[in-house]
Amino acid sequence: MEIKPNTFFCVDGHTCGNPVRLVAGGAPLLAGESMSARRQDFLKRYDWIRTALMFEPRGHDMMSGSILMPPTREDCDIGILFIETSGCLPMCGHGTIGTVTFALERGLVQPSEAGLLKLDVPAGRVDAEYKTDSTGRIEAVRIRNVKSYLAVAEQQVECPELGPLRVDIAYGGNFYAIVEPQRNYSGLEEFTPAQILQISPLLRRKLNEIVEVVHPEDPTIRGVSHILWTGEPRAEGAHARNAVFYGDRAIDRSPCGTGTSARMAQLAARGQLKPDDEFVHESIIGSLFRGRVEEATEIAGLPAIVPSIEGWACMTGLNTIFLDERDPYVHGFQL
Ligand code: PYC
Repeated sequence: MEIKPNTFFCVDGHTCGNPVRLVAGGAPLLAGESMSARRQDFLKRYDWIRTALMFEPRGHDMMSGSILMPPTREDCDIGILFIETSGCLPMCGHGTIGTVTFALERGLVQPSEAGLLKLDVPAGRVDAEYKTDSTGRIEAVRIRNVKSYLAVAEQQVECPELGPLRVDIAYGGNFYAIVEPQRNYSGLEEFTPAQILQISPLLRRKLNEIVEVVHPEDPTIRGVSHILWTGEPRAEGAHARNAVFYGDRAIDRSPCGTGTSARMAQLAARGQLKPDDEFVHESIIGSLFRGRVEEATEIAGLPAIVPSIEGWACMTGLNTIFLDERDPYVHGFQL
């Protein structure tokens, strides 16, 4: 008989402002020969662990995390499952940067090569190069992400509240609808976070009703999950600012790693970025990710890029979380 997991040893922190709760111990072993298959197994059998650790009263609308596990591939050092308020993402950029930082600083992983951790995530293999300072702290992590591509160009959609919009849909580990300035959207500067939170779920629902996006190599990755609203940069050196909507009520506080990858794929498809070009993305709170196009490639015959993203993360504490079955909110709640 399996004993129901009820105690989780977590490292809490954030990547460029967005929370990362790394589950370092207490999670169950999952079935599946790939991380994508394990993601499905987790969703089927253990989604209550995600809701317990991500939702109130132990989490909040922006909460996002990961579970470390042995890799399914021989060419990787560690496996990562991403957990979030919205579900289990195939890939999460800020989550990876935080997970790598905390796992290395706490001695939870052993890289097979100095300065490089090879990660097995549901979306594929992701490599994380890290820099250490003289005290052993991780100063920065650059992730070489999965192949990213423009899936749909110039999709017309009737956006509740705003009217007709034209969006591109690009993949960078998740599918993003990218909204750029146009007649009914003058740019992020003109919108409050409350407006973004109100309009985004309506736009996402509408888009998923009229267009179906499916990853050509993994049909379990499907549907627009995130909306990336673009704006003019404010920080020195940034090329653009964004607000990325995810879950039901969250705006990413980091510049969003998979969103930045999707945006670079969109710009590369238009010929506005090429290999070795940098793209510095600013978040809603002013934090920065440094993106770079590592190579031009293809995916199922479509033009694609391999992007990389550099950012930093800080631990805020160690957190042993108990799930007490007598607690009426043991599996969390959402308003
Ligand atoms: O950094 O990829 C990311 C991400 C996804 C959702 C929130 N952040």
